[in-house]
Amino acid sequence: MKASQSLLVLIVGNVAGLPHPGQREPTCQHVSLNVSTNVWKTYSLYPNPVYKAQVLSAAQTIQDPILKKKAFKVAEVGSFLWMCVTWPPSSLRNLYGSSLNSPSRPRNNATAISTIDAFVADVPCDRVIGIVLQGLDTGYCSAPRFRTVEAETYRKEFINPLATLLTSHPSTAFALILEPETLPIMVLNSDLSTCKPLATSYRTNVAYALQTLNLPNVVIYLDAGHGGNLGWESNLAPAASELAAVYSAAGRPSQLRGFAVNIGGWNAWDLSPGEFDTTREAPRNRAQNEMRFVALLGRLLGENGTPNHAVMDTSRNGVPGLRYEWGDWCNVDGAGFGRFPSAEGTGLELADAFIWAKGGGVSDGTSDASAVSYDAFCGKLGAFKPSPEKGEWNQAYFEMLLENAHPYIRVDTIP
Ligand SMILES: *[C@@H]1O[C@H](CO)[C@@H](O)[C@H](O)[C@H]1NC(C)=O
Ligand SMILES: CC(=O)N[C@H]1CO[C@H](CO)[C@@H](O)[C@@H]1O
Repeated sequence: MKASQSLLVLIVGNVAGLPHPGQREPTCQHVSLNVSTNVWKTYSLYPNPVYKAQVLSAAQTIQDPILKKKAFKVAEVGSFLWMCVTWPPSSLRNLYGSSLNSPSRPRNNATAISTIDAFVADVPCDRVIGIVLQGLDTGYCSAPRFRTVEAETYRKEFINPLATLLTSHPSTAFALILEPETLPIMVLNSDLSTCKPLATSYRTNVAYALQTLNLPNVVIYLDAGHGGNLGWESNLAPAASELAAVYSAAGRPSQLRGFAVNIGGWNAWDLSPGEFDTTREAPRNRAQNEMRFVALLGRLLGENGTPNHAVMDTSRNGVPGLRYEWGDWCNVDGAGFGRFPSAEGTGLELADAFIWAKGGGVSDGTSDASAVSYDAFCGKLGAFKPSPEKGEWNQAYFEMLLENAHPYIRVDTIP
């Protein structure tokens, strides 16, 4: 990769010794990530071009000059690309309920792979491409007629093509987050017989993914929900033991670094007191902010030798305390962009970095109660209305995220 640069650029790059911001790079060295270390100290997250394009076109339509500048700034922020497949096909989605997090497009694995292939040569050597993999079932196993993805399909159509892609770009660093939602759904419903196939699917398929994607240029984090679902006293140990089991089943892959929290979520990082600390149930959940959740789950994982460092999605958590309950997941009204991706300032050795996984501005689900895909959470008091279908752009929501961003998005206000 990156070999198609002109000789001139190559010479300039070598003379300067350092990459020029915004300039395409000459060839990069082969990447061999030492996953005993925090790779986010060396590599920063690349702005995924799919989300960037959405943000740029949204910025064009903004009249307010300050807000417009903030939007252009967000276009430069690093973000993960989602690679997902809706199993079963989307026409059946309403039977299964909708998923907690909605990706920014492309949703289809083949599109995602060609998209990545197309931009990988533009990625500077000190940047990492982030990909969220959501190829397992995105419905609730308690829903009628829930069916799990076939292991064969998952391997052949989802994981193997991705492994080929990652192998064909050995000079590019990739960070993968595996299978958001599945672990919490599985742990929370472990007593339901209809959820047993999901657990089997997770154990088999995620182990396969870990093993197959364990490549030198890759660092992997397994999704671990958030403090509001897996942080309860009764859920922490089962979550840790599932993560440990899948790590062992995969043959203890060297490139697994730990777990990812708050993917597509709203939780605060270090808010004190924590978000629901004053509720009656609080004594049964010490993970009232994600920093405590990472510390609690990380300790359990560390005790049995499972990689236990974490990344935290801060894309939409700028304004804490907006929800009535932990479960309010859909288009939370009043939200703002959170901290920009960074390995600095987490304040916890186990926490590698803040990242942006969710594309802020992309709807979680429609607020139109007559739509077949309607989920009542998207119509609740406290959910932003109107909101378009899951995966669609919501300009008003995006502008709200800009206005309410915390920390404030600094822009030069002098024209
Ligand atoms: C990886 O980093 C660890 C911790 O700094 C170090 O002990 C180890 O030697 C490194 N491994 C390689 C292969 O460089
Ligand atoms: C379901 C789906 O989109 N599968 C595709 C995943 O990618 C491979 C190869 O790129 C395609 O052959 C599959 O059809």
